[in-house]
Amino acid sequence: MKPDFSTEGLDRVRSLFFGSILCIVLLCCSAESGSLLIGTAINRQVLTDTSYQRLVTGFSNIVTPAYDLKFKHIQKIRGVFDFTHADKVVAYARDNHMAIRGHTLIWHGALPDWVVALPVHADTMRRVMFEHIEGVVSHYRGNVYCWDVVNEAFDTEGNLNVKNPYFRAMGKSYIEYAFRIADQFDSETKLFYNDYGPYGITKKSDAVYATICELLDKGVRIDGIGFQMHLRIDENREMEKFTDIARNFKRFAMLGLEIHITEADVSISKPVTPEKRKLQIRAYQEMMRLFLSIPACKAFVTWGLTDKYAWFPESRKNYAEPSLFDSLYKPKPVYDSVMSVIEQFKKPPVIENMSIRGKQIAFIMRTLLYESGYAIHMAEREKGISVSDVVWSDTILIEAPRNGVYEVCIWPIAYTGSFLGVPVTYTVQVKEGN
Ligand code: 9MR
Repeated sequence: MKPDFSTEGLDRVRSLFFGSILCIVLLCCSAESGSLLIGTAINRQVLTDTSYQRLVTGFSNIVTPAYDLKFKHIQKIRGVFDFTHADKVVAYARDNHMAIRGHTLIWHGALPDWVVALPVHADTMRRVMFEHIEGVVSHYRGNVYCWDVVNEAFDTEGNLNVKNPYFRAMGKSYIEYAFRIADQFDSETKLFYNDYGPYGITKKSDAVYATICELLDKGVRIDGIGFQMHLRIDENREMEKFTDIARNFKRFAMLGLEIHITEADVSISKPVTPEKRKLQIRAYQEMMRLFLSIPACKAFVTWGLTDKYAWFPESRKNYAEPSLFDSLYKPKPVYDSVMSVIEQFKKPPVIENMSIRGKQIAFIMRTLLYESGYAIHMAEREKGISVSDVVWSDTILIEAPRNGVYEVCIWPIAYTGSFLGVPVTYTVQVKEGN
């Protein structure tokens, strides 16, 4: 079953709302519509394992080839571009109407031996980058949604990775060069910077942010940022602070960048216990909430869909069960929990409590989203009076101008002022002396 990711229903509710009681504050808000891009990274097995195929096409409207587009697979021998496998995976995605995240052009991982063996020499490396980006980007022009032009340039402390051969040869300038060449050979496809955590406001995200600002100021085209989000559950690890991550996402969004969650998974340290599975559910749900809260977030891609093909780097050899589906392709409870967040988001927000004192009305809302608030419109139809406000907390206090029966409409909004989800309406009688 392909989950319904469209937000068309929301447009309809919105126009009804506009037609009835809308006020000036809400008219200032812009509305987001369209479809969410949700999908997974895919392995080559997708070409042969039909059950896996069904699972992927049933779930995704965007996919990321997990390795076929990487340097070592495409240009194993210098100057000999072999797109055999990559083309098959891309064709599979296109035939099944799924967008493709092109991953990745310039990364210190998955390099062929000949690149690793090159002398540390700026001009040589520049040539190699030019040829590789030209070859790959031109070949797929018009066929991919975006490119992860540069992947994982920084370490967790925010230093440029000194083991990276591009950095060693060219210094930091390799990042700018990569984006400029990618743009030169494809001025249409979106260009992304993609990296791992920590994902809050940290030394690492500050360094990435500063670099992107610097490049944008120089006129380099960067359209988006990818946050990988490989999360882990184990006894000694604190849950990621999603409020902090949301603030980080927001500052990148405010640069005008599109945001993708590019490699979401939540691995559980062995032994896997019911307690840890619960924490995994929470982590996936928070990721989805985060994704739905920030209007610039356009794609949510998991790094694999079934535990059958889960891939663990060396540092995660002791982890298991990271995916939404088990190794028999059955949805796990974590899958249902993530989908329930999408469903909740399509429903009106929940009013936990309402109280009136005099002409003052207080609503306590159950807040589902990060960095969001509420637009409130309160109208007395018979007397033709109305009041509006916007609040950035889960407690709404609003005062009625006169006694009367008010229709109150409460709409979740993003920090941008865009509507998120659908409104709740509530009728309240204000009688001084309440
Ligand atoms: O999952 C990918 C694995 O199949 C490859 O062998 C490996 C090397 O190419 O890369 C893995 O994907 C990595 C991704 O490209 C970048 N972020 C970390 C991912 C692995 O956790």
